[in-house]
Amino acid sequence: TVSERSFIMIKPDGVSRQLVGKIVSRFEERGYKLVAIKSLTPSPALAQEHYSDLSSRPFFGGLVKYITSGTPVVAMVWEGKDVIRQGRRIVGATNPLESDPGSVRGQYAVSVGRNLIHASDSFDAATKEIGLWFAETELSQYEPTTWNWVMA
Ligand code: DAT
Ligand code: MG
Repeated sequence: TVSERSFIMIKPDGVSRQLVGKIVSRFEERGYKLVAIKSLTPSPALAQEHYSDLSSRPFFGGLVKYITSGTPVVAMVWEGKDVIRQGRRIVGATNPLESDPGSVRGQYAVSVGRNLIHASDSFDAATKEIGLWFAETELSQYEPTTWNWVMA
């Protein structure tokens, strides 16, 4: 539905490599609505909860260390038609070596451990992640001027 929302996060390598604007532009230009955005260095507890499904994997410790390195992440909520599935397509496959070259990871990354960006992979994940990273009061309600043309 049009009101579907996804949690998208530019990871520390994306911020450090100054790719924030290029990544945000992909979602804006597609016509999605920016509902929330903030820059922060997540606590280990937040990173661990965000990736709790992966806690038994051998790379979990390194993943949490990367996300909490001290270089900030940019956490966002985007809204619009099919944004969860389309967000995954914009981001590309987990391993950048398998990502479509037109995707963010396929254009800018080569390492699975430095793959630049996160996107929710389901409605349930998006609900969990938006609630984890944002308070309800941080989620804006407004209509972009493009909305009715794009989302018709
Ligand atoms: P995605 O980020 O595409 O949703 P995921 O949820 O399976 O992928 O894993 C979360 C992150 O964990 C992923 O973006 C990078 C890291 N990761 C996944 N598999 C990995 C692996 N085999 N080695 C190192 N890091 C990995
Ligand atoms: Mg995932």
